[in-house]
Amino acid sequence: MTQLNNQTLASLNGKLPIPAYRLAEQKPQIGIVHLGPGAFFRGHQAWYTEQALQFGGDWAISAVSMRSPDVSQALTPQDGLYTLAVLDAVQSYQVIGSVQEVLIASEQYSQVLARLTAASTKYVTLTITEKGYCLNSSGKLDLQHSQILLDLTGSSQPVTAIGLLFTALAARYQANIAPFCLISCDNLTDNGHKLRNALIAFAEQKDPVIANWLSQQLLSPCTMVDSITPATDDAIKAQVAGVLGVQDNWPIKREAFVQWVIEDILPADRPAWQQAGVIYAQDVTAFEKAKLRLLNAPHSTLAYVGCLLGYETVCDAMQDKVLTQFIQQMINDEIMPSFTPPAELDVRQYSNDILARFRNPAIRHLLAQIAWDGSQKLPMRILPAISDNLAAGQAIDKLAFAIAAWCRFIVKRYSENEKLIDPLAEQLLAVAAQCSGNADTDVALFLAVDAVFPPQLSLNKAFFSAVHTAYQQLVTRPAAALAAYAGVI
Ligand code: CS2
Repeated sequence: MTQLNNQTLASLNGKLPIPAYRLAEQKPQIGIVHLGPGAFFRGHQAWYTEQALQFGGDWAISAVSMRSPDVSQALTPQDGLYTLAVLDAVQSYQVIGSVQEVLIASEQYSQVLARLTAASTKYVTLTITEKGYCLNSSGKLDLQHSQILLDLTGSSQPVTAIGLLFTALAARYQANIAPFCLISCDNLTDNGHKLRNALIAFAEQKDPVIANWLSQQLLSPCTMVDSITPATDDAIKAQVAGVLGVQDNWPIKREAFVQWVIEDILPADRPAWQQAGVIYAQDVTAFEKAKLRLLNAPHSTLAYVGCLLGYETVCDAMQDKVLTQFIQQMINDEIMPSFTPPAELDVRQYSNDILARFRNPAIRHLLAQIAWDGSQKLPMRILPAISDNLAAGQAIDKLAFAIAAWCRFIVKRYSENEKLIDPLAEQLLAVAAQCSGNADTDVALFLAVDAVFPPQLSLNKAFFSAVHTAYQQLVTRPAAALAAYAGVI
């Protein structure tokens, strides 16, 4: 079967939407560098930019992976082209052409630096996952992080996104080129401000003149991003090959729902993202809290409780009436009261729509994938709701049940000798190795992981007690524990 690339693209015209600008004499030049070309980026920001490119502008994307060669190896033979399959009540397919190239920083450093320092590069967007920011439990740059320490020595090319961005911005300063605008697209609370502060903290260690310049000039809006975009599997590759009639090495699948809210501080010179559906807001905080707490918190809860109950996908877990009753009660009783939603948001409808999205039978979203990196995700999506409820004297039992389920998930991974995908995996598995099933000691061991649980939580008696009660019940009979918490028995 022939390959999807610039040569075979024209043959697809009429079969599905294709990036016609790729066939024109005058092609869009690169104006955006993206760090972290994973599935979510390719289903979300790259799609928004694809739609924006229909309105013109030099906004093609140079996608950069820090180390992994996989995406480059798959897409370079395809001239960056790939298929987006939208799998929902209605299925649709679109060839995405906004990614012009995929580089690997560890192997093509000079090319990556050239892209980042080019005056034509106006934006750097990021999906490097929570761990990529190298933050401590207070949300600030961890200056003791091993890779940050390595980049601060400057003895080799940067290994962190922060180190790479600093090096590029310092070169732009020396060349009297304005900084690019940073756009974090990760599920972090206050993502843009945390990224900006981390970069300035790094600069203060390296060169206070650059730090001062960045504090004056660097734009880094907060954002909220949303679209359920599971990892690509062989099934979707075969499905796309059948539709296109050409081979796509790495198509992307996602649901129909997609949303991008950006703090409205971007320069006027920007891609036509608004025409593509991006919402610009003065304050993204309420949108971000609504999404992290009403989508990501239930997602993680489904992942850990669902894995303990033996479910494989979100859709499978959503068939369990006791589990969905528990999730609904957790949302109603503990998550909704924990924050103030955007005035314009019908938060009940928003939450109901999210649960309907979870039930989408066309999307096979693995619970084990959502369970990755819990030490980085829970401090963004569940612990803040617990802290807010504790401060307000509100209930936390069901949220604490989710934390206890995460602990038991780690013990399960350890006892079954299964890989734990988490930047703190070694530390967490060492805790699991000491667990005996006695909640008194086990919960104390987990809450002592201070990179996850700040002192205001780990020393909070109400929090310890809530996690302890849930943990003890989960040790012996997870299903019965869930039923009890859902009020079924
Ligand atoms: C998921 C998110 O894997 C996970 O942690 O909760 O990737 C989720 O699918 C997206 O945030 C949805 O917008």
